[in-house]
Amino acid sequence: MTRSTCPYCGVGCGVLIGRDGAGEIVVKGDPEHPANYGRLCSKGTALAETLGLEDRLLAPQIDGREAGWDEALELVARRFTETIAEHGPDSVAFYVSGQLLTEDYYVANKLMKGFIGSANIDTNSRLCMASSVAGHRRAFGTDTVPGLYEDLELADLVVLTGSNLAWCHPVLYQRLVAAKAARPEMRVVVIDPRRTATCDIADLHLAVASGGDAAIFNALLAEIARRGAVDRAYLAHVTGFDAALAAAEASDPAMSGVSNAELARFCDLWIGTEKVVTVYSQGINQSSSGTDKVNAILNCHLATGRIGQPGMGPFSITGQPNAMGGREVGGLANMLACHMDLENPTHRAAVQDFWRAPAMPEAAGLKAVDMFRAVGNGKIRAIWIIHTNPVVSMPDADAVRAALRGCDFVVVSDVTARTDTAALAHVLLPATAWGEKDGTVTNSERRISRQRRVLPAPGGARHDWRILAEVGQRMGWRGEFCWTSPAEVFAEYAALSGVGGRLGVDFDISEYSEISLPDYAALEPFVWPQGPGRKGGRFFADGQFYTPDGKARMIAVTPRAPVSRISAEFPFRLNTGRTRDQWHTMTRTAKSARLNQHLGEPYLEIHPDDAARVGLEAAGIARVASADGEALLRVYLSDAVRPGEVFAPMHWTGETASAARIDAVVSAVTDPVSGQPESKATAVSITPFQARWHAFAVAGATEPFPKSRYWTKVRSATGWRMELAGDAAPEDWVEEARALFSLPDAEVATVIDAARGTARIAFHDAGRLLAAIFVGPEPISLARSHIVNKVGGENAPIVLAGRPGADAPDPGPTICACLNVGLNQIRRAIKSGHALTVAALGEALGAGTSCGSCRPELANLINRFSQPKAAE
Ligand SMILES: Nc1nc2c(c(=O)[nH]1)N[C@H]1C(S)=C(S)[C@@H](COP(=O)(O)OP(=O)(O)OC[C@H]3O[C@@H](n4cnc5c(=O)[nH]c(N)nc54)[C@H](O)[C@@H]3O)O[C@H]1N2
Ligand SMILES: Nc1nc2c(c(=O)[nH]1)N[C@H]1C(S)=C(S)[C@@H](COP(=O)(O)OP(=O)(O)OC[C@H]3O[C@@H](n4cnc5c(=O)[nH]c(N)nc54)[C@H](O)[C@@H]3O)O[C@H]1N2
Ligand code: SF4
Ligand SMILES: [Mo]
Repeated sequence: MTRSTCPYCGVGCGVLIGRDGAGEIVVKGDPEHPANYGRLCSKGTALAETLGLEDRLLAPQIDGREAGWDEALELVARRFTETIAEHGPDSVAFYVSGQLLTEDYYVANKLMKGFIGSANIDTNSRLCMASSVAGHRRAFGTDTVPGLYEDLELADLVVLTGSNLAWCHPVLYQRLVAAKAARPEMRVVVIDPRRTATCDIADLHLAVASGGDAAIFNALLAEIARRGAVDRAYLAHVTGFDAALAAAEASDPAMSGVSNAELARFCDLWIGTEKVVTVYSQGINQSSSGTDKVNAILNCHLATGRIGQPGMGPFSITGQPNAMGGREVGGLANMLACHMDLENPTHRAAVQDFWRAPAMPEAAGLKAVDMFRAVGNGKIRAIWIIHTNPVVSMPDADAVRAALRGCDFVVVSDVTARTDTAALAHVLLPATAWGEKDGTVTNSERRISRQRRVLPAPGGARHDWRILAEVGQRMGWRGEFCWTSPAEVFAEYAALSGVGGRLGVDFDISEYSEISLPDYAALEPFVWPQGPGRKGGRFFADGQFYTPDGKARMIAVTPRAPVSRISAEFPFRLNTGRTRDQWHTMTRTAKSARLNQHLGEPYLEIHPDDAARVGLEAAGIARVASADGEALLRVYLSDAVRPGEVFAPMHWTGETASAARIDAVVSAVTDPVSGQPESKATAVSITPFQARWHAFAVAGATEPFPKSRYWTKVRSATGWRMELAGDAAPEDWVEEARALFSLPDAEVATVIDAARGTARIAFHDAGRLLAAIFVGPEPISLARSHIVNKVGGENAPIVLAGRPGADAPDPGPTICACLNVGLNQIRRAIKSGHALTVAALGEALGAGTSCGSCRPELANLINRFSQPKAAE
């Protein structure tokens, strides 16, 4: 078994990759990795299902035709060189990703900042961690997370704000659940406008008004002072207390949207519990006041001295596997490598000297939103996008698409050509994927772990660091970009961190400056720093900070509402985020049929009262629109969202749905300090999409390409499954379906009722089911998993019944993705009265016994179905 690290979230779980008896790749949790001790979530568990080569990009492409590497690299180097010569270094840009390995990132940053001589390299971490970075730097003088994961287990109170930990950091959540089970006196508070799966373990849920977090933490700070809970001794290491307190006392708690009684309860818990960890994520960062929200949290920990000690501290958790590594290596447009500061002349000179760099920019480059605006207005004429899909994930995504369409030269490095961004590339470069490459990543607790390769590079795919280095060489810097392995890149990076360490920077891993190939191969996970001065551990308990005077800074925060204003035209607030089993733009997780079963369609979560008000029916289709764009989403009625607020997942793309790229609707409003977009608070209108017909369809291996106004499409265990709807019904459903499935000659069985507008059509090959579609005037309510499972089976026409026979009950929508247990099975088990705990459900059905990601949902279902009066 090879030890590696999961390529998804910032928990950074260790995995063991090997082969089973049949030679198939298997991926298991690494029992020895300190992030997860063997646990994995549903996404980690399904990794082996996502390694197939279908959809992979295997050769470079130039303007859509296959090309050789020499030609492609030469073209990229030449076009960048010419553009720089003609329009200056700031006319080019790199837009990279927190999923790049540290070694890839280091090379990209060195090429842009040291050699091209522009700071126009920014990363999708701008959409993700920028407000935390800015908040940390304002308070600590450095972007450093003080604590360790075990602090969540050692704490007596864990506050989760703007974090759906159960779905987005599931293994850390499982560690928290286990800690709480072992010490039931432990308390958990969740601050989130929605009642998420994470609320399952909450002793208190504060349904904060969108953007209201600073009002909550200001109220807390004022109360800390009022009750004499300030740590006066620690305050000797802190400046800005008086101003921060005055601002806190002046701020209006009502802006939080939380009642005074709930606020008081929160303050009682927080102030009365010494060991408190405040975990925060995108509900804090992705806000036009994100940096202030971060500082409002940090203020409370600084005022009480509860920082950097076991079980105490603020804890920003990172999203992407190497979001933290990217911050360390200087991926953001305002940072240099190794936590050094671009705008600090001493740091700049040190890095320039170390790199022997010809040209270093003196000012920060363009941050993501401004970068794409500059592409749009022609200031940036050549852009290289690596390991990210901005046409889907950037706010005002239609404008990003238009900007790239109009750009002179767009290079995209990806593992697949099938992304909305890759579709716009002049040059498309095939990168090796997870499992095919070597490097390091840093997780949320500053732990650096190896990703290791177990598979050969398929076709012509090359490593991202190598592609970048080869372009650097072709641009004329042969000696500076001539590494032969990621180990050499890592060693150079570690040596540079020693330069920073000698200048007093905290990020120092210079122990590894001379690392050999075998030592890199065997590198064990470790927490930085690892330099001469200091090894591992927590930061800031000693009151030593990285500001000019060595003291921490409390910041005066005045809470602000989201920028996008609610109006008669746009009366709802759109919140966006993640679902449990998909990763971002779905290019990898959607390869797993198992993962596609959980929430396998884009949806709009809306309060039933709001839905009634705008005329939306359960399972109908909603049109969500802002001033910038629109989306069509399935209606999901739920009282887990506040009235007036709606939620939609961020995952769906032009590849997987006709009109569900939610970032087309999200406005490009940013935080003035961090430049991070407000992805969770756009004012929108919601109206029903008047569908004339709805349909559900399944197909075998041949991929269908629907053309209806509304469609969504994912892989199933037997091929493909689709949801469709349209505003104009076709004349002939059989012909329409033949075209959809590319089955011009297949045998067909039909049940068509033109008067009622229903059609059930099955195509088969001597009885073996090839594809089927179920059409009706209303949203289709059929046992989908039953129909999916019939594809490829005999006696095709029986599928037209649309439901299982009495002998084969329908399992219902999948809840437990690992063991394939459906809602109906779970409901039956609960109603039988024999499975009234999560553990008992596990024994009865296996549900929740593998990765455990579904346990919060199981607990909810038990609550719901075990109460005799509960509505279903
Ligand atoms: N399954 C899955 N896991 C992932 C990812 C994935 O794509 N899929 N992506 C990874 C990445 S890159 C990231 S950054 C993390 C993100 O992890 P999270 O930040 O936990 O995820 P989100 O769903 O974006 O948002 C978290 C919550 O913020 C809430 N929220 C919205 N507005 C506010 C507000 O004003 N205040 C507060 N307090 N809360 C608010 C939302 O309702 C939502 O429940 O997840 C990582 N893990
Ligand atoms: N509305 C809204 N928008 C959001 C968010 C939100 O909460 N709401 N969250 C934001 C956040 S926090 C994040 S992190 C972003 C994420 O958004 P993106 O970074 O755009 O999403 P991914 O799907 O992870 O994109 C990664 C791309 O890299 C490709 N890839 C995979 N492996 C490799 C590799 O080894 N090399 C290369 N070169 N390419 C590879 C994948 O195929 C995919 O196209 O989205 C942001 N956008
Ligand atoms: S929690 Fe899940 S997605 Fe995150 S690193 Fe662990 S296995 Fe991967
Ligand atoms: Mo992220």
